[in-house]
Amino acid sequence: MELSVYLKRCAKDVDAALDRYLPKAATKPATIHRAMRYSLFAGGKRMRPVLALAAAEACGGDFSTALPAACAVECVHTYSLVHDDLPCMDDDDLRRGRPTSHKVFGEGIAVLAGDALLTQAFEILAQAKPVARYPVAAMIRELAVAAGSLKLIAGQVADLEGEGKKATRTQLRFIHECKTAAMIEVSLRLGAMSANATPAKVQALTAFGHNLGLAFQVIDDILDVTQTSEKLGKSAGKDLAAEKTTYPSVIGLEASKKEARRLTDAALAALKSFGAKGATLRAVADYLLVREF
Ligand code: GRG
Repeated sequence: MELSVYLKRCAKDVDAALDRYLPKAATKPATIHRAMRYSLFAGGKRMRPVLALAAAEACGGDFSTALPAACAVECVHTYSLVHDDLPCMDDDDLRRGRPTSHKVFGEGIAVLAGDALLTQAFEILAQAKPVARYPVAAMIRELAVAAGSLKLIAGQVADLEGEGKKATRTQLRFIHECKTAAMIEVSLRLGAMSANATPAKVQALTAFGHNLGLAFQVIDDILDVTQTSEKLGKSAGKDLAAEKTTYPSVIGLEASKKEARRLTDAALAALKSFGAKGATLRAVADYLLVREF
């Protein structure tokens, strides 16, 4: 199947499942449910769910058993974007082509919508089908660790504390590993676990996700300086304006492109043992390298 068709199919299935999992917009208190849905159905690329679903298929599983994991990672990701956009964090007005949550609903509801999406993620994942190798509790723990104070939050703390200071390449890599790669890794791991994958397969997908996640953030940094806000659906040029340390600011644009290629190649190498079954994941990695938003 052509990748564009596959991506659309994943997004359609994930959106339909998220619609079933989330309280309806009119459910009281309606403001919070409207706010949760506003950010979740704003047209994100759904890359983390795609990776979860493709990992499940690469390990012999199917979409239906991987959907709770795919929806859960998207809920955590969307929460992190809602909170990251708040005035006390990155202070942004535009996300996924729309005004940010706090611009529409106010800061209080935006904080609560993020909290509710994070909590919703675990409620959804708790409904995953148990498989022989991985109890649901193990999957829940995976997501909790990736979203917790040692990974996603640690990345945000390092980012906040680094504002206005020049970060070293090691510090920059730490931020990328925690803030971006951890959620990409866990998306792949949960997809594989939902398919009862062998520990060796889960390990290979972890290495794939680590390198792909780092490449994803290097590309995100490149797009911030090469694309428009309209194309990105979020404010372009923010890193430069905030004097953030990014790959382009440390090693330059051309070297950053080479680094993204190198990391993508390392990701692809980790898929060797999957043979033909890794074709979709390989296609996704190639696509992410040339994406324009
Ligand atoms: C816990 C408050 C808090 C923040 C966590 C994830 C995060 C830190 C902040 C979000 C901003 C940011 C630059 C994150 C890095 C990961 C990244 C590139 C996110 C954007 O992901 P895409 O491009 O977005 O997949 P869509 O909208 O397509 O889902």
